[in-house]
Amino acid sequence: MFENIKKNDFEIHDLILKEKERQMSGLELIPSENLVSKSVLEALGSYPVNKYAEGYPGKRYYGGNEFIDKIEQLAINRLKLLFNAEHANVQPNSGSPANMAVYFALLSPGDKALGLKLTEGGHLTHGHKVNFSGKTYNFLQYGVDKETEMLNYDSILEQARKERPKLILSGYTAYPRKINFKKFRKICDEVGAFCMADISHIGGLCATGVHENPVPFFDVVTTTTHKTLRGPRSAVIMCKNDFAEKIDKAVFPGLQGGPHEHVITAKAVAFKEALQPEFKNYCEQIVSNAKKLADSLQSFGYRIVSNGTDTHLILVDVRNSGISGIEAEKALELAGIYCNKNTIPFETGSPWDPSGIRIGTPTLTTRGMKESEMVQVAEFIHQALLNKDNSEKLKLIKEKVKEFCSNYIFYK
Ligand code: DSN
Repeated sequence: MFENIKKNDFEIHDLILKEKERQMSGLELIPSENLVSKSVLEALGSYPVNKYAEGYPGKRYYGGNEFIDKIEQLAINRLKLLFNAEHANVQPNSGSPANMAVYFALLSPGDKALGLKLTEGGHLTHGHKVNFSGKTYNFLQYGVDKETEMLNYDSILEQARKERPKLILSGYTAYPRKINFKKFRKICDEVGAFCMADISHIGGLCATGVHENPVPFFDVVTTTTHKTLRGPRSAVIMCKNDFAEKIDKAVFPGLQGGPHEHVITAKAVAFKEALQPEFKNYCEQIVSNAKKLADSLQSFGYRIVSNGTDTHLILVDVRNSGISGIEAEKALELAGIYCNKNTIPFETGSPWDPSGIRIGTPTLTTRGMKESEMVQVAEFIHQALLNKDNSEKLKLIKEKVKEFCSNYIFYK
């Protein structure tokens, strides 16, 4: 596959192969990552990369888009079918510009909006003060319930009634539980707010009905395409027809220039894969694996935030076991296990040195692992955390992890 790079750029060739080896010999537990199919990889490295196509299918500002129009239209049609969407825009380059385009379309600077706090599972672009979203708009934040560490819809309604935001955002990056999107719709209707979801993490689960799909009854939904949806690194926006023109104009010319048509090609390929019946089985297995992994970690004494998971994602409060999130991430990395340190609800540390780690099962499930393998994965995690200060032991665990992973090589 890489014969030309090998001939012409040995340094990059070497690093690409090392990265592939790292992906195959370690346990990738970062819940926002996945492994794309060879078809998606091929599409990403294909000829549409050469084309400028500012505009939309049928109305471009450059000539020569006969086939690019067909590719982009296929991506749009497949995405609409996948999520039962009225309108789809497949041009956003990633999640942050997708969210930015929605705010551009629906809000004016200074408008009030409501999103979940970053430290309780929200995203930077959901109104955090260091991000454009928090700097441009008057983003207020809701939190999770202290007792259950889950969303409390009554208190969100109460806050919405009091603040009257113009937009309410649901969908998160570190929330392990199901989201009741119908309740969000009701809250938005009651206070007259735009109803938006960012389903980046659970996109694949929503597309297959493994999690409730908000697209048919929300005003606007964004999602990245590379997490549970298992496509290329990118994003899309879906909305009701009423908002279509505003959203399209906000993406182009409002925010972006030439769309990345090779990535749109890869998105089209991934959407076709996600429309196959086996993709639903895959998403169900992701959740079963996550539940098993959470149970197994609990049996070793780890505190799982909200006492479990309904999705692909698990938040582990490691400080409760005498470790910090940063130490846990580092020890696990030395053992060939990849996760990210993460804040937990009512965090007493900081995002750089938080109390938790965030793990998930999309990648391991793509590699064919099932519940029984999750028991072994939990054992590896536990051993690595127990030996966090013993680099020799961590090296030995890394060897064992590699041997275990050799049974699940996805890219031969
Ligand atoms: N950075 C992504 C994640 O890891 O959840 C969200 O954008």
